[in-house]
Amino acid sequence: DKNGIDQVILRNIRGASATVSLHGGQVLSWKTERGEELLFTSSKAIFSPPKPVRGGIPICFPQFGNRGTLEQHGFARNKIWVIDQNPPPLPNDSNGKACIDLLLKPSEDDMKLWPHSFEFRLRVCLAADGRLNLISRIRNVNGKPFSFSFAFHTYFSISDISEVRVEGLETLDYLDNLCQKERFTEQGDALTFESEVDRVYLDSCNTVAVLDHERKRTFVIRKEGLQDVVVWNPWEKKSKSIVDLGDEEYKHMLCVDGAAVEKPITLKPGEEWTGRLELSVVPST
Ligand code: TA6
Repeated sequence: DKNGIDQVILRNIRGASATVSLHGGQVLSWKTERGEELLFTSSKAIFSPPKPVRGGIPICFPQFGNRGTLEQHGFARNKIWVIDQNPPPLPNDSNGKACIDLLLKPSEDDMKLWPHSFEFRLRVCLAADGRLNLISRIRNVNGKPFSFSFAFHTYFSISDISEVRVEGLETLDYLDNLCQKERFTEQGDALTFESEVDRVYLDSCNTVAVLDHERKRTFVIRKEGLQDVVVWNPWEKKSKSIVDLGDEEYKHMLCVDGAAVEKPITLKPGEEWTGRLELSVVPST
């Protein structure tokens, strides 16, 4: 554990691993069988609740961003989750994989903040071939209908932000957080980076690729139930205002998040939503 917070390490037969913290239900590490870390974590990360850890895959729920009444990105990433001993079955999601099931339910205090009775079950699985699967199931237990926005806020570790391309978002509309969330249309053939980017790409297709030229590898992001893709790099100036991020570290991170932002999800009593993310890394020229 770290600072007394339990962490669970998943390993597969080839020696790849993933570390999940009960603090926030946050994946903190995803390593190849050669022990190479694939997710970014800031050298200045703060590992003590309620502060979320800067890096890995924070869970943004029930609010993405700062539009709304809750704290930025909602409270789920700041809470201590519990291990779900008898999770409801999922169709063939876990066969041949090392999985952990976590559960978050609202406390009395949470209900004052956000008066909805939900159950949030998160399953994290590491497959035999090293792929990382995250499955979020959010259920409206029995309260009045509620709506939420959501993101798997994924910090990829990259060699050099100026040598990275993102493919799969061409021609999409996006909301630009740097211009009051105004709507634009992507013109480029692939996304490259030479300044701060903070966008929500809308109605994206279900596969996005992050090509790290220098390391000759591509992250492949596959998602279901998550219509949007958030792309964020703070660049130099913004980084200086982020206390738990090193001034130069923006060069070695890129957030590309499977998300549901523009059209929040509404659940009637008893309804359940499932959002799935599969991350894999493949060699690329
Ligand atoms: O990725 C979109 C974003 O909302 C950015 O505007 C930036 O604030 C980032 O999330 C990180 O948010 P955090 O609350 O983790 O510092």
